[in-house]
Amino acid sequence: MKGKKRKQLKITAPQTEAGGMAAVLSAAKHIFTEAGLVSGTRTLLRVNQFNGYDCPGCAWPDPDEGRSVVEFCENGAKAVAEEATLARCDEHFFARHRVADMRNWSDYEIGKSGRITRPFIYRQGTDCYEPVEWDEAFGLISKTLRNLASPDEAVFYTSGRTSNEAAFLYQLFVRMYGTNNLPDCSNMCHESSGVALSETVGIGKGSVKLEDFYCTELIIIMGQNPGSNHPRMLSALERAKKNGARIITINPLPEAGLMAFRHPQHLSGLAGKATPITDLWLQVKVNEDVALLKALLKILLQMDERRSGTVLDHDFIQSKTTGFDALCADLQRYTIDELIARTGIPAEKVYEAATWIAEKKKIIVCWAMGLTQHKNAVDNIRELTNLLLLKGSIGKPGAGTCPVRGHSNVQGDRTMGIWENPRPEFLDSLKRVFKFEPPRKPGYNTTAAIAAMAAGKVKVFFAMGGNFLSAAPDTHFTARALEQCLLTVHVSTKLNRSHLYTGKTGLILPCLGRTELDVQASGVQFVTVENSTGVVHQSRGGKKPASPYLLSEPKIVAELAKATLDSTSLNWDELVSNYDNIRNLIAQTIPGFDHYNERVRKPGGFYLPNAVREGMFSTTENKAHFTLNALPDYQLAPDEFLLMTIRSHDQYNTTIYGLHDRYRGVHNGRYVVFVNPTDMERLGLKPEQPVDLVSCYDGVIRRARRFRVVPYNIPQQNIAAYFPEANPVVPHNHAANKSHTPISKSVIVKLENPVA
Ligand SMILES: Nc1nc2c(c(=O)[nH]1)N[C@H]1C(S)=C(S)[C@@H](COP(=O)(O)OP(=O)(O)OC[C@H]3O[C@@H](n4cnc5c(=O)[nH]c(N)nc54)[C@H](O)[C@@H]3O)O[C@H]1N2
Ligand SMILES: Nc1nc2c(c(=O)[nH]1)N[C@H]1C(S)=C(S)[C@@H](COP(=O)(O)OP(=O)(O)OC[C@H]3O[C@@H](n4cnc5c(=O)[nH]c(N)nc54)[C@H](O)[C@@H]3O)O[C@H]1N2
Ligand SMILES: [Mo]
Repeated sequence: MKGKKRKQLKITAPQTEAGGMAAVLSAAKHIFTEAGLVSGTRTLLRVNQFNGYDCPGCAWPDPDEGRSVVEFCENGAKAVAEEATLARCDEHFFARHRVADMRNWSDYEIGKSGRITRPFIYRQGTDCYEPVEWDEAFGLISKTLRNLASPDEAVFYTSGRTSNEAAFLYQLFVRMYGTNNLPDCSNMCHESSGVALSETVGIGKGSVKLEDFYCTELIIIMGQNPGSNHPRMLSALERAKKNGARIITINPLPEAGLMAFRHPQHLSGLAGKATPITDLWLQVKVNEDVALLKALLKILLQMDERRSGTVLDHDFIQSKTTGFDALCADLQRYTIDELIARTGIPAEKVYEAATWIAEKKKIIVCWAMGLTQHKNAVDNIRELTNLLLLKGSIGKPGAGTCPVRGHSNVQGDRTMGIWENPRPEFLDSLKRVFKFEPPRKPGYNTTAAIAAMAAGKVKVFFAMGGNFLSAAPDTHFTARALEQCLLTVHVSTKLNRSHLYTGKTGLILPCLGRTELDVQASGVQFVTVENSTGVVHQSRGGKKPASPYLLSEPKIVAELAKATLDSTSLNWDELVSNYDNIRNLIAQTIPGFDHYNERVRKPGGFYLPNAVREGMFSTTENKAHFTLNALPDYQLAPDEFLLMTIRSHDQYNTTIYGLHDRYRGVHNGRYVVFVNPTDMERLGLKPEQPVDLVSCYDGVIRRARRFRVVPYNIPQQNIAAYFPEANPVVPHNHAANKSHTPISKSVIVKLENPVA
């Protein structure tokens, strides 16, 4: 692909529905081009089956029973194709390509280099990766770790594909080594949801099950684009609608998948009519969700007064919550008109939404990154919880919170202790079971880790999966921070940008992917994962590994622990010889996992306990909390915009599958910025004109170069560009209050003429 002439950017009209034949064809194209016909089909048939592997695409739950033959979606197929690719990133590849050259490749080009076949090492001054033996690699890591002045000089990042077994062993090793420096992708993702939900209802996870979608009356989808990022959710929404539910969508963009859906696995979806999904679309301005929610809360309170207390669930409020009076008093500070004016939504639509909410008793709110990646992200989620609490719409069938998770096991990793700020009870359990004193000082989260590396306080960066550099904010700053390290190590399946900006020494340790056969001393193993609704289930790969040198993630952790820790009571070899042994330890340590090995062998797995689901709130007073939330506070100059960095339909985070955002009508390119036509006219911008995105925080100018202007249906003074291309303008040191999540969905930028 390198050296091939790049096709010209093409802009077409955005689509108004998702799925259908185009989705089937696109899925087929990706899997057969990457993996070949026979292997591709075989691999796809095992996805999300009871005895198959968990789709690495997203964390949307599988039906508890009655799964179709192919429980996958277009973008799941692309995720599988990426892993099953026949391309190989081996010693011949690295002999041909210098690191400095590869830095000029796009993330798309880097990712298409293929599966990494063996461990590689980068030594400062060589500008290339060379093969290294596993033993030497482990020896080097352990020597560097043991020579640090303090264990806190090392950081251990995790991305959300890591299985429960690998994650548990990894955090155990890291804490035995002596630090809580365990940042993860969650810090950039749903951390704001975890913080807000823990505080208001007592558990940092969602409360609904898949079947709640089938008996709910109203679904509110905020800041989420399921058509591209959780396509299997569209089937659940389709079924919810058949059962009579209504759907309100709150989004600055008219996302195709939220407008209408053709089920690609049903004949009626391929031929006949598409199912309309959204009944009412509220085109909110970026980061004005709190204003919108407050307007809704106020209208509901007024209606309740007029209708003699029949709109809100006063029994629930009385018996299960605290803070209702304070909330009512606080809302007096605002007028409905001023709140609605901020949102940019026509008032009649807001009143219509309020009327629907008033009439319904069973409401689910779903949300994702559109709410979690702002300065006031935690407030967004606290405010939507206020809405659900007013309606008593939490902890009963057909109602509750649904933060739709990203990575397929990001929720499980947290449950396993991948957390820089673990609860004391969790550490107490580790102490009880493993007889060591775990570190108590909180560790670095993602943004703190970047700052600490930049300041020279962290000398070893170790990543269990992911692509830290491209995923993190402030790409150039983060690259410099990584380069400050003595040693950077990435456990990876495929080459990515993080491998190209190393410490003095850089290591790539290649591992098995989700779809591959994992054989250890006792035989074939399976791993387990937790989905968005708290179901823990098996994932069993079946494909021949991409190379005989690959190790599983648990095996890599075990080797690292053996090489690094002085003495532990654990027999790490025995643990990884049979993953049942790891699961037995998890069962002893973490509540809800008793009889783990037995229960996870049942088809479909088991639900973890979730008190909120049962209508119980494990906060200090055992009550849910209403909270008081301020409106976001910033002024935009006439030439400033709020930039949201979003995903196209053709990527998985930093893995770029292809260059088509079919639903939004963008083809052959990703350096585009979506701008409102009135703003374009006001500023004299022409379609496809090149501009730089420029942000300025605390006097520091950050620039992302050469984006093409695309006129789009987006609110005025809001713009959108793709993640990770726009990440250079996201400041690393401005993050959400309390959750520290980068402000990737509301960065203040200007559009400037490109500098050379
Ligand atoms: N195919 C595919 N699947 C994926 C991923 C992928 O990259 N590709 N990524 C996975 C991961 S890790 C995650 S976290 C999820 C991400 O899933 P999403 O959260 O759906 O992903 P984003 O593209 O970040 O989309 C955010 C949506 O929020 C809207 N939005 C932006 N700002 C605001 C705002 O201020 N208010 C409101 N109400 N809406 C706003 C945008 O218009 C967009 O529709 O998907 C997971 N699944
Ligand atoms: N501006 C902006 N930035 C964002 C976001 C945004 O919306 N806007 N979203 C944020 C979000 S929600 C997230 S979750 C993060 C994602 O951050 P990460 O999770 O760090 O990034 P990914 O792109 O998912 O990681 C891809 C890499 O994972 C490796 N990989 C794939 N499968 C496996 C496996 O099975 N094992 C191992 N060991 N490695 C594997 C491959 O080498 C691949 O290159 O990005 C965040 N960054
Ligand atoms: Mo995510």
